[in-house]
Amino acid sequence: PPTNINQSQTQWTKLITPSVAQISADLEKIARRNPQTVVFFHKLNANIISSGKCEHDAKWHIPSHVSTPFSSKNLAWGALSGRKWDTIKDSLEKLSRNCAANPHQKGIAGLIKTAISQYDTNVSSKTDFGTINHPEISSILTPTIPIIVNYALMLPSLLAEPIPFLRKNSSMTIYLTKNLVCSLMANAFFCTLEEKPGMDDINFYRLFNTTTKGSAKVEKLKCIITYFQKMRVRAARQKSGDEIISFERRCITAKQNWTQSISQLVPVNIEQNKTIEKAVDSLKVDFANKQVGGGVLNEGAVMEEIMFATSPELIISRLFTEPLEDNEVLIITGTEQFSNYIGYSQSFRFAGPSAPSIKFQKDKLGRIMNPIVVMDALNFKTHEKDMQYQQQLIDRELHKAFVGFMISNGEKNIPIATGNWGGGVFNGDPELKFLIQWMAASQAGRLFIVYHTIGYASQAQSICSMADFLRGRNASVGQLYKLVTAYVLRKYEHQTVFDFVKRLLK
Ligand code: AR6
Repeated sequence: PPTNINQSQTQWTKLITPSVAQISADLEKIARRNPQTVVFFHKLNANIISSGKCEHDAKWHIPSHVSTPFSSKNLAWGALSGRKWDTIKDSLEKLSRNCAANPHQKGIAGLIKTAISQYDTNVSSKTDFGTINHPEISSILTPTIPIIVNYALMLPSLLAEPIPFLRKNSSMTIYLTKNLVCSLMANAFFCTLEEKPGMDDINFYRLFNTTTKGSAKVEKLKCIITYFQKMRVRAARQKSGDEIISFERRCITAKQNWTQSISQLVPVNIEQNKTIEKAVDSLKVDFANKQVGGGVLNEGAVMEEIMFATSPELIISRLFTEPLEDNEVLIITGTEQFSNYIGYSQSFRFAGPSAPSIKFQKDKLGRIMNPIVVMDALNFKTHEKDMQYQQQLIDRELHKAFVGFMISNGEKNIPIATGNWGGGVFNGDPELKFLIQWMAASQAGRLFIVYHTIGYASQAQSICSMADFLRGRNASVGQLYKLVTAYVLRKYEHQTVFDFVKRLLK
């Protein structure tokens, strides 16, 4: 892959491997077989890249596609004039040369501010670059800037066509190469991307802004800088970066008949010591916000934000994924963890680069088999907690989890790796949420579910006892559903959902 921004497109064409042509053919076959699902792929082919240039202009500022920053329709305004991408390129190249010449210089925050203000005259109103001024950031960032600039300016040679939005109420999959994802992330870092109103931010302004709430932003920045460094090291070692990452928005409107379900409850394994990220050969649940990534580019540092910061390729989904509706999830396959961490929330800390992901197999599209399902639970305020036992809200959670857990055509039946989904910031009752996810996984026909209780021994014990109790009685999903939805009527008797279900069955 081109590791130098000056390499021409012709050189890039020559570097295309036969396997990429094969992957492209495989994806086209998928598109033909699944006419319901629009399959979109950025072909790594110079002809298409050059003919695609007019696409970037034609689809500039239309609601269905992300506006490409290097489109010739992207014009600089105000005192500046001409194509904005030309200004971006000049400004970032100058920044890169400056940092390369003096990688230990002080004042990187000022240099980045000057660079961005060449193409965003409003930058001062959006951020003060306070987190970049942190000594632990500035010392690692200055020598990394040429790498990030390099990736950012590669974008025109990697992005064949504008990226469509994964819009509400639609099922659609986007396939991007890892190099393209890295290039988009580098553009997000330098705040060059066009943000659609109504979507969460993707440019890094807020992450760069001074924080008064502890060190999470600084620790997340360390994770992201590590990601760029590791991508560069791989490129230098001839690892191609042509591997695919897929982003599947799945929307299912047809509802299950839970009362009538005769599906048997599947086995439950308890994992007390490992976090969900450490699971292999499983579908990992991200305890998400409906705006994917939640507060990853701001103050947040709980499950989802930590997962996104340590696997930054996930962050780019924010560029094109509209907020999730009740009947939708996003499944991301092919990302990797680049950083280790310790702690949680205010104690969250970057703990060095992580080892390569050799434990994951690749599929024939070259995707690292590390699927993650981004699914948002309902968010209950403290005073609203009692509402969660209402049947219609239980149905919402069941359907959301079922859409996430169902096995689509040709997909392998792997276990679900989950835990207290919706049971932290969102105030859900962990017992109820366990039963909901268990029913959804059983209805979806998963082989088993692995429940990560991360150190809560008493929770592990009570889930084991509940699973033994119900499976010992051959309970079906429908039976459990009826018991759970009856709980709302008796919730003031001071018994937990587990106690209630057991007592009623006994
Ligand atoms: N592995 C297993 N279990 C975990 C892990 C992990 N890595 N991390 C946390 N837990 P929470 P929510 C457990 O609060 O309630 C974000 O801002 C731990 O017991 O992250 O669904 C999103 O963007 C924790 O209390 O998920 C949303 O805005 C519980 O899982 C919002 O939080 C819930 O973790 C979602 O909140």
